Amino acid sequence: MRILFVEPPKDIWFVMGEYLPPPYGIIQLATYLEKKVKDVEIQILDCNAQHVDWKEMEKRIESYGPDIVASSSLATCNTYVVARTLETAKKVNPNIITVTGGQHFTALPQESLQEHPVIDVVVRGEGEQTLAELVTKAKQKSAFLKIRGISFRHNGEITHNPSRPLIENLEELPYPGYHLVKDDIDKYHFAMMAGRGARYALIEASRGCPHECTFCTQWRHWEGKWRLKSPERVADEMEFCHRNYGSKFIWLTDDNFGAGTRANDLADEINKRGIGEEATWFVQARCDDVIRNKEALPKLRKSGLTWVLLGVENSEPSTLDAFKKGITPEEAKTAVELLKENDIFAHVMLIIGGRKDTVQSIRKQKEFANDLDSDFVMFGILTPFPGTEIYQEAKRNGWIEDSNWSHYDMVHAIMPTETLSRVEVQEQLYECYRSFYGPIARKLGGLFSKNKMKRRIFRYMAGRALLDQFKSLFAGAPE
Ligand code: B12
Ligand code: SF4
Repeated sequence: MRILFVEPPKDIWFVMGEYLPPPYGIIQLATYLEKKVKDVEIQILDCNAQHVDWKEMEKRIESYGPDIVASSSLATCNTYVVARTLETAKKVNPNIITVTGGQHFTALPQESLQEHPVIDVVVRGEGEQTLAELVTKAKQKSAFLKIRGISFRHNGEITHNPSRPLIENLEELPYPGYHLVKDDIDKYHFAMMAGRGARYALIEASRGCPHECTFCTQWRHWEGKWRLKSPERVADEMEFCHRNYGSKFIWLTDDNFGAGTRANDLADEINKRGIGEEATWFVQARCDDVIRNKEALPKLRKSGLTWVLLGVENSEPSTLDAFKKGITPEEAKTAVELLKENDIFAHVMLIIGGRKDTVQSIRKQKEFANDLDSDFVMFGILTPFPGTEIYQEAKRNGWIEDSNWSHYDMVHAIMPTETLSRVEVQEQLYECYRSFYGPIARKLGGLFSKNKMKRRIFRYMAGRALLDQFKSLFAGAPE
């Protein structure tokens, strides 16, 4: 059985500057198959790393001759490129079984299979075990009815099999399968975060989150469970990537780094292995957890943690409540201060475009961003990603004005607020960036900062090009 995993040509998310990420999700699925299924031949085609366009993709599929083509969207905004990839496979050979999965397709299996007849199977939720079973039974289509966790067409009808229970122990999963993309390994980088030459790897230290924010896909996708690998295992994986693949910048994919003694123990484990001097790492965390972990921050910094993304989301307690975020603006302030005191780059994410947002409330967000004075702020527009509570509410109330999935990237306005049109929300996003990165004092402070990362970011953020890109999103758009 030959399986080709295709990472389709994807647009860069321009807010983060230049980067090329390894297609971690499909790498992990592929390496799981390699370990668990007999008689499989696997190849990964990373179109972004290899500059493969649609024509060339067709040729590559043809020359490999796969039985199965699998592709992953990562985010809703990549839905159409995944569908086009699977369409390309079907064009080469209609007998190829086409498979996808991930957050978007898991949330909308019925709609996706209806809309895209080129998709044969949607793997819902956790992918490893379901894909392995599918590959084993690929030759007997009648057996598909028994495979838990898939949606597919049976006798012309879309069928949704019962879900599959989650893997109990994440440490049963193999180590990151970067050997499958070894020819591209030196191309993966995140210029803005780590510099152009630093090799970039993703590592998964946990899955899911115990919180229930209304705008977030992750807790539902992972069924409200938060499963962790042990600090020893995570440090081992980091060391494995650093020693074998020269990874210099490691992004933990965790939705939520979390509370407990985990941060402290992980710092100890990494420091024991002595890789903190040679590689840096990044993680997303909640403000309350940063405060809870404040004693561990110095050793986390020593272990190479140089950058933390804080989900601050908003300055208004009522909006934070509506989002079910469970933090306060004061906690955000304290968390930013703690990170900065420990020389950890404090990156803040704020969301505008909530239903009650007005020009005045967004002005407060801008003031709050200035007041927080984090090293880096990213503003995003509230986006009704399928699978979230916000999506259900917006659909129910007819708020969604743009159903082009490629715009679901948190920089395009999808819904108006009670008082602002969609174009006005879009305009406000530009104003937020202009207000934070425009003032000359902040620009100079950033451009001449002692901190190398800050200098790099400000060169990009304060440049006209980025602000122009935000402006182009509403200039000329119909009201
Ligand atoms: C690292 C990361 C990035 C990196 C890129 C990584 C990459 N490989 O391309 C960067 C920073 C560039 C990025 C950008 C964006 N990201 Co991002 N990102 C992540 C993050 C943190 C980790 C992804 C990952 O590797 N996960 C680990 C893998 C193993 O999990 P997985 O992808 O879910 O796959 C499992 C299952 O879902 C399933 N599965 C998934 N696909 C498939 C396919 C098949 C065939 C099968 C069988 C199974 C299957 O099986 C896998 C194993 O069980 C996730 C959050 C998260 N923890 O997943 C957000 C996340 C995917 N990003 C998100 C978003 C919104 C974006 C952006 C739009 C911008 C933004 N605001 O952040 C852009 C989009 C850029 C683009 N055009 O592609 C959202 C997506 C929500 C949605 N439904 O759209 C997420 C979920 C974050 C969140 N909390 O909301 N991202
Ligand atoms: S936004 Fe963060 S804290 Fe909230 S549910 Fe998602 S991952 Fe958890």
